[in-house]
Amino acid sequence: MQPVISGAGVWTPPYSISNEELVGSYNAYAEHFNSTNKLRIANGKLEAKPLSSAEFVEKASGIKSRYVYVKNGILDIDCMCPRIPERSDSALSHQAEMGLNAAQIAMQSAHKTAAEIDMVIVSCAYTQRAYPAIAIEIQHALGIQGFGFDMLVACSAATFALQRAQDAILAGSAKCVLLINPELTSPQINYRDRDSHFIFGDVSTATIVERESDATAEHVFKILGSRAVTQYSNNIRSNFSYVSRAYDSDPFAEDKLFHQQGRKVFKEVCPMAVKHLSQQVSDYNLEISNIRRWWLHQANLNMNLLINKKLVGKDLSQDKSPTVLDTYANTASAGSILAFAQHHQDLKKGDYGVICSFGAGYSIGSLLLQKQ
Ligand code: CO8
Repeated sequence: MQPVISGAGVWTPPYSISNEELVGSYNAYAEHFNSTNKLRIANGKLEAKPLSSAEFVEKASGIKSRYVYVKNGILDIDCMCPRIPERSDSALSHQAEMGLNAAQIAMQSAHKTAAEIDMVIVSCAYTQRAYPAIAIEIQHALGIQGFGFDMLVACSAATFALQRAQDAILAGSAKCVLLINPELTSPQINYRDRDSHFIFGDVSTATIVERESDATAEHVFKILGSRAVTQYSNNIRSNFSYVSRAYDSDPFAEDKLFHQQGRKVFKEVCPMAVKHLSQQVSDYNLEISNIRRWWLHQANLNMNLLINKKLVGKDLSQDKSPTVLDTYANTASAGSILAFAQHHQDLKKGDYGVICSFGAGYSIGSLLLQKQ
């Protein structure tokens, strides 16, 4: 059974925050911190908070703004966290709502009804609870029979889940898989950290993977092959955990939020991604030049420019390697799916494309596609 991607959907949250707004809030916080702690800073007992800059953010990352699920609280220097109203157990959870919104768009684009889907995977960097699975909640909300589960692989959650769906179709354990990436990253961002406060945004993406023989959509892509690799690194880390309750430490301390050695990640992950992608393409006896479009992970524009240059030997255009970083920022595992969802309809029959993610773990996942 040949697996295909036959639908994709993106749900964009209603609120956007520009670099200027975000940096304005961070700098107000840093100045307040520095003036409140003037004496201790002067005595060398405390380090002054450095200021951020909107120009730096755009130059270092390609990000101009980001969407957030809830804006209230993020820019308030006494809070610096989204104030998301808690819902009762009987209400649809926030992440399920985000996921459902993207799922419905993907199902529509694949011409699929709930009755035709038999497997649901929610895969993202964080789920808002351990159980019941968000995937099962969405399955229930849509009235899907069969089974669902959540899986976490940080920035590679979506590509690793697509590989699971490919395997399930090949093995015959599913006929039609709904994959959802509700990336609610904002509660994990340390908006008080100058080096990372600008990196992430919220979004939800979804895809449909089914058997080629069942696909009726306008834009159908054969999954020719997939590759996944992991290599342990502490350079991107969050210690947020259910075990926090048992520790004798602050459950909301800085180490419980996203933190990274950004420069090291940049230097180590780029060559890994280049090697991985070269292999992915040569495994199918193709040349890099045969690839019509690269839907790369959206963490940093300079990273993607470097990877493109090493792969192809020259800078690639937006047409060859589209970026969505300017308006969405890094949306964890949803980034490459977002690029795919917004930039695939112009491909012609027989064109090849590659979806690739890279991030925490480290983890790299890729899929070689061919337009039907
Ligand atoms: N404003 C002004 N100056 C700044 C700022 C700022 N905001 N931040 C740093 N600087 C300064 C630094 O202090 C440094 O100054 P100096 O040269 O005097 O020491 C200078 O600017 C340059 O700093 P860097 O070398 O750190 O800057 P880079 O050019 O490397 O850019 C980046 C920093 C943008 C972080 C870049 O290194 C990067 O993007 N690296 C790749 C990171 C990456 O891809 N990480 C993956 C994370 S995503 C992931 O895996 C999923 C995790 C799960 C999701 C999490 C959800 C919350």
